[in-house]
Amino acid sequence: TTAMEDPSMGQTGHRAQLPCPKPEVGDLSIWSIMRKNIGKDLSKVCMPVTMNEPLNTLQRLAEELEYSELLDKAAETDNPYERMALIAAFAVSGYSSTYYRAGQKPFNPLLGETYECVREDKGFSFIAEQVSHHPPISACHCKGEKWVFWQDARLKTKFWGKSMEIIPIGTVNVSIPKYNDHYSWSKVTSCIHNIMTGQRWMDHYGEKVIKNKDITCRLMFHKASYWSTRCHDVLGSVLDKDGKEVHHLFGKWHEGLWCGHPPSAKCIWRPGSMPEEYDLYYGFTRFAVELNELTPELRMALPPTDTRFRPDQRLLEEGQVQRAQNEKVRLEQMQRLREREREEGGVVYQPRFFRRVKHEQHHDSWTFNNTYWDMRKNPGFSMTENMKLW
Ligand code: PIF
Repeated sequence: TTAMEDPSMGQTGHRAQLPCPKPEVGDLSIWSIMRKNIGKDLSKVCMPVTMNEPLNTLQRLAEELEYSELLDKAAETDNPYERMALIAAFAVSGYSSTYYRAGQKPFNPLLGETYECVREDKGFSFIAEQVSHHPPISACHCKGEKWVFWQDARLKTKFWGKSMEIIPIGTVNVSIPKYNDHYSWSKVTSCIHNIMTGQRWMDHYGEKVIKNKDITCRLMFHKASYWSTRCHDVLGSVLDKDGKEVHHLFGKWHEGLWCGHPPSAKCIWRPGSMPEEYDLYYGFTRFAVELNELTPELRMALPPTDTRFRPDQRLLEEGQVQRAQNEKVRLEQMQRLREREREEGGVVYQPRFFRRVKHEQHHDSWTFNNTYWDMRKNPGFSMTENMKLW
């Protein structure tokens, strides 16, 4: 069948549905896991595959680019305050996908695992790599036609019994060469409520400060509470160099962002519609559904370390839970052996596509070494030496 006739194909030319709904398996085991590991660093605990969704943290970073058209628009907006408002909308838009998504966690990538996402329709090329295992750190770099986006993501978790807080460490960056802009910000705290029982849901709160030269944007994410109607509210201001408000921003991270004051405010971003039966399919957005798709062309071009080849994640996507679990255990064991071999040989692990930059004042950061796309073209990853992760 052609893409036009096949109902599983979407209008973007990418798949419109996962191959299989989320398997019906209880996650009672979460109780015993949490109880056994109270006070421990959860990133050092092996979680059962049933707690996962069929995407990993590298793909989650690519997901933040779902509304990359905001960056395209910013890159064509001469007014620097309006540009900042669009960047702010972009920085809010990345949270909208979490609204229906609190049930599962992403796969933890293996050290050296990579993920590329080339979207000709959106005009960007994204590449991410897991650059550290303990602590888990994912680095990414994405080139649009008129902008560059990069970040390294690492998190601290705090388990409170009924809820879990995720405190991100690291900086998100966007540059727009045409205006000599460099925007940077840190992420707010996220919280998964009802970890053990009931309906899980996610909240995001705290202040996000976006800086570019002498223009600042302050965005306040309100913490949800039973007695407040300000659930998921985001309020913000674009400030000039003297701290005077030039634009007022308001909205909700799952509904949209407006610039100005009601009733004359202008909507600058609104999330897309959810696919049919999203509740049966991990709560994925249309964009999320597309991320782990493996086409014959990609199969030829990708390095074997790409997430799309990771067998346990693929098996989970196909609903084969027990086989996925067995594979997860096997891959983790292989990873431990590689680590032990490095230790015995006195080898210090070096990521393949990112370079560590040491900082005196804050956490190390990771920058793209620019080799991925050249290697992909020439000689091609079938001709290079690649890590065998599975
Ligand atoms: C394994 O990862 P898991 C552990 O790291 C384990 O220590 C390691 O063995 P080793 C294995 O090789 C790993 O595969 C644990 C942890 C990983 C993340 C970050 O996949 C995502 O088994 C954060 O999981 C989730 O998970 C954000 O960290 C949620 O993947 C939106 O921290 C967690 C638990 C988070 C629980 C979220 C609950 C949501 C319902 O011997 O090498 O050490």
